[in-house]
Amino acid sequence: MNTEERKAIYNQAKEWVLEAGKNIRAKIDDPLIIDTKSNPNDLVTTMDKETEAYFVGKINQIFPEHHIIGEEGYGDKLTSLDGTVWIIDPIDGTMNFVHQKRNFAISVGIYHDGIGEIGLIYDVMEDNLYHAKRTEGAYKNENKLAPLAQNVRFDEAIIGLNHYWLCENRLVDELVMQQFVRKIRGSRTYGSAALEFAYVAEGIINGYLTMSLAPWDIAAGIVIVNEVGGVTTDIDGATLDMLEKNSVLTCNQGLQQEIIQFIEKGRK
Ligand code: 2AM
Ligand code: CA
Ligand code: CA
Ligand code: CA
Repeated sequence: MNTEERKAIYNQAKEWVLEAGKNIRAKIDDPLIIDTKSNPNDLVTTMDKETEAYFVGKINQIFPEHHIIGEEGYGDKLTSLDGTVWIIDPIDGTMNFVHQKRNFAISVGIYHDGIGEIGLIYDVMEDNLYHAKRTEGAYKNENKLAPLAQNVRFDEAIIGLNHYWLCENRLVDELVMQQFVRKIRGSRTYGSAALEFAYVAEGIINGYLTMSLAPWDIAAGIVIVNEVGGVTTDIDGATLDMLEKNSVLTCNQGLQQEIIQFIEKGRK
């Protein structure tokens, strides 16, 4: 994808993201119809579905040759990332959307032949747009984000993670993770994977570590973190498969080595 193509698609995507966010804000106090998916805490609302359907309708109209992966199933069933693929989470942080009416984001990553070209993460209620085009830097609204500090040590780091790491789990011995949270400076749990990526890129947390995320949770964030010199892999340091769920670690390169080595001790 060349610079001009990237810019044209980015401009269109940005317009739709802002429009979708405006619609959500306009309806934020309307009664919600809430359903559950895989378990009683896995929520979905008509707003998740309406927002995804909005993107799919627009993309099919303007870019009929592009493909779409979306959380709520309005997109295509893809078995490859060939061509241009929009990877969309219409509301990332649905539990926050339902309970808090804030701290959720629209996440749109656009990939071409498997390479992340464009990332947009829109904090809808704060009206903050984190965005990046490959090789052109990352921004929060109009402000260019600084390269990540590469010298932050483990014991000075604030890491985004959730409490499941400290419960018995299938990935890492919870006693090792208890040592982990004692060794880092602090932890944060924001409840939106996309926003956690945006905060890593902004440098207000130093990393984000999670057990299982789908492509739509991370597609935009990966592009944005890349543009500030961060890296994203699974918890063993391996490249992510953007058609599957993965464990995820995103942070600066030095910290990545320290964290992976630490986790290795408790890896199941
Ligand atoms: P969602 O709100 O789009 O469902 C919450 O910690 C984060 O994990 C959110 O980004 C949330 O995305 C995501 N999430 C929620 N349920 C999940 C599940 N069953 N599997 C993977 N990620 C999930
Ligand atoms: Ca969901
Ligand atoms: Ca999500
Ligand atoms: Ca979602």
